Amino acid sequence: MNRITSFEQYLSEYKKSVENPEQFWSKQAEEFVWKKKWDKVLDWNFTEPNVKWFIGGKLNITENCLDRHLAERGNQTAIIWEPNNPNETGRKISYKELHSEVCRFANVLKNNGAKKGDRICIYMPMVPELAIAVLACARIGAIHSVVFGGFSFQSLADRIHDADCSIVITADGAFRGAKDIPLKSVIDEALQTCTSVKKVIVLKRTNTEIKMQNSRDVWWQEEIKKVSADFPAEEMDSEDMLFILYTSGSTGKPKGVVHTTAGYMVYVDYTFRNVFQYNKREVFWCTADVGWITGHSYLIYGPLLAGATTLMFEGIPTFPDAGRFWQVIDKYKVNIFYTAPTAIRSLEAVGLDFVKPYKLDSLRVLGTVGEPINEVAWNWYNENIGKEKCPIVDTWWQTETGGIMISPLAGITKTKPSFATLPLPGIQPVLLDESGKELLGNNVEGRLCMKFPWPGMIRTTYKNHQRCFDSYFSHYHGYYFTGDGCKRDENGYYRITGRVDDVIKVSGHLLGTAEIENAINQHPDIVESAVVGFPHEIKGWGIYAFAIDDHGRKDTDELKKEIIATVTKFMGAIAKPDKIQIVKGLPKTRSGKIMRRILRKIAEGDFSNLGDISTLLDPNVVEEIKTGRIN
Ligand code: 7RM
Repeated sequence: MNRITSFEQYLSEYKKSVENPEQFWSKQAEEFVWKKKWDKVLDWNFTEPNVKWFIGGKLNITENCLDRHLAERGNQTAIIWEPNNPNETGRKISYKELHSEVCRFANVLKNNGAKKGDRICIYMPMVPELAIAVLACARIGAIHSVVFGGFSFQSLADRIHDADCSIVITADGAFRGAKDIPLKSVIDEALQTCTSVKKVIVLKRTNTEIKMQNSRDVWWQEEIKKVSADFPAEEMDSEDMLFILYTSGSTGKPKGVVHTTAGYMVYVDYTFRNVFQYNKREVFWCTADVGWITGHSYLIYGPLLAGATTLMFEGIPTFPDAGRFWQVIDKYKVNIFYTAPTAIRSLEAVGLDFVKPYKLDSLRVLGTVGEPINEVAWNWYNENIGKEKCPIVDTWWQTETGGIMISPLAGITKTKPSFATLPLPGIQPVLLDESGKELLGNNVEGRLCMKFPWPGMIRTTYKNHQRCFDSYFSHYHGYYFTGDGCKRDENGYYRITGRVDDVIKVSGHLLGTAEIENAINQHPDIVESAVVGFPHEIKGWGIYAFAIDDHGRKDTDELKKEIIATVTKFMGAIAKPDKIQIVKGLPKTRSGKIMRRILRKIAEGDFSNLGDISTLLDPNVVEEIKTGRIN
């Protein structure tokens, strides 16, 4: 398949994509198998918003991920699976095998009552059956909603409830490093409040003892024996929902970001092949969990659409030791490696002894995603992992964008440490000042927005279109607002500076401060809390919680431990606060709004410029909080 091969070509493709977007994207879309071709390429406005691509087209994305490849590469490995424990045997699944596994599980879903349009929650470890479950949903036209296995029961229940899921696919447990996480018991707890769920399909993975509820729970391994490997793909409309993926917002519960079939397919395929410059037969490894958008787009859909070999790793970077990533790269001769800056910084911190035993000579391209990468980490990655021979692609994008938006093309765009560089063809970023005026020219800094639609973009937030408008299209009329601050340097290169709203990127995971506060407030002694981020050397951002203890408990160490346990229980270990300060009051305006700006400054340890605090209901609380700051 064609792709950009030179910087001159990038420039000319970019120009074409802006001058005639419909022609540009229909050319990309023609490469796929359609049951019926589209009638119209694009219909859009950013005021409702209403965005539709490839209108009237009929297709099934799994035919493009699987069936389409069978003739040419049926026996090629589609998925390499590396288990958590290096002594357990991994798996290599060919395109032919993956095709029949997906068809079989599609039959299992049908046998268990699933229909086109149903929402199915997937809460699983990083095993091949997770990819099979995702693709089987798409095959039957059900909408998958994958929930990261690190989220605990309240977060899980909120997501299942919001999407009205009728089926949950899970496993008895998950191996993660030395831990054994009891997924099924978390499901059981969540389902006490989710009445929409009629069936739970359980994969046996850890052999942990679990309770199976009669008539509701069935074993994957039993169900799969009853079915054939024949399942004709359901015909889907271009704009039929493919999946919902929940992402944290500044306020309230997480939002169900909706992606639809054709546009998402065209966009992830185009970005995968061009950004990584994927060559036939190369091994691609994205370390993200499928519970996040990066896993959806660049572990499953992007690579499979391109007929690539994609590596799925069940474990963590530090088990059994901090050389695991590098060992796996050598073991499977990985050519393209895509990970998060947090992982790079934590592996940098343990020293080169963990890198030295490995050759890493199969590597051709390195990538990063999820948060800004600092120059030191970029250079370490370049020198010690890429041996200064591998281009690094610093890819900026979001759950809502579906795929990579601003990034170098590997080996084509000249890189610059900590810059995501240039927009991909079809992407029209603008920087706005606070009043919403476009900042023209170079050497400017503002809020990153998009002024034109792209095929992979969010269509709505599930069952709540107003929230989609409010979150992304209401700040600046006629623009999609990303929530990020950004600089454009003298050469037009983009550098993302970070979030300007109340969400924090902790170890590359997007967490809403409101969701963490809700979890903290579950503790019986806490009446109110406020969470902000603070700069953290490894994680990028850490979590700082201010909490009001209603019961005047003396033993704050004990109380803090309990708060951490509460957050872990309700939301998950990923949201554990790094610092907790018990306070008597929070800085609030007369209208009762918490002034987070002040708390952020205090958390950072910067007491200068706290701004005008005279409008506070009780300015004295600021002194008390300053005095008790946790270092
Ligand atoms: C893919 C993903 C989105 C937020 C986004 C940014 C931050 C992502 C980069 C980055 C600087 C990058 N989706 N972000 N990539 N910041 N450089 N290369 O992470 O929905 O979970 O988060 O992540 O703040 O708005 S996400």
